[in-house]
Amino acid sequence: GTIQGAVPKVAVVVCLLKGKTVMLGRRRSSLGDSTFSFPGGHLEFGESFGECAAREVKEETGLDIEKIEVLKVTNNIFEDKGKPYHYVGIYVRAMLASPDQEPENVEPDMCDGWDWYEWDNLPKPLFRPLQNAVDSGFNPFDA
Ligand code: 8DG
Ligand code: MG
Ligand code: MG
Repeated sequence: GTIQGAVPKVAVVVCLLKGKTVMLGRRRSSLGDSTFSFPGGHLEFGESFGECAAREVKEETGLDIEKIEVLKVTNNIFEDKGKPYHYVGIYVRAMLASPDQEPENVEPDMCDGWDWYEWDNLPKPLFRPLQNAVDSGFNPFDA
């Protein structure tokens, strides 16, 4: 239904691949606290998806990325602690601009730290919208 004044938000979510691994971090956030998610965040006015992906990854991990491709779009409508959320998720894939870079935990209030995981051995629990995408067959390695 419609809630007065509420609008859907657009979020860009970045699957950063290194070899057979992908980078996730454990959230420190009122939404999805202690669950693992990819770097990402809200699309700013006037940004391309690629610009948003590169900016969010830089802000959250210090890393520079390249080869950014859109993989999937999700429409996430859910409630958390009685509060309604509506996110359009733009899932992108990217590579490290220089393969020897390691992530830094630039926003320690928002994340416990970043690490690399194989797709068959993802950490648990995943952030709910990400778990939903995985359950629906999303896989950035064969997308
Ligand atoms: P910003 O203020 O830096 O723009 O945003 P943020 O604080 O970094 O936002 P976020 O929660 O990290 O990401 C925005 C939304 O994107 C999140 O609340 C829901 C949606 N989202 C998914 N899947 C994922 C995911 O795997 N990682 C992240 N970070 N966000 C995701 O649907
Ligand atoms: Mg974020
Ligand atoms: Mg952010």
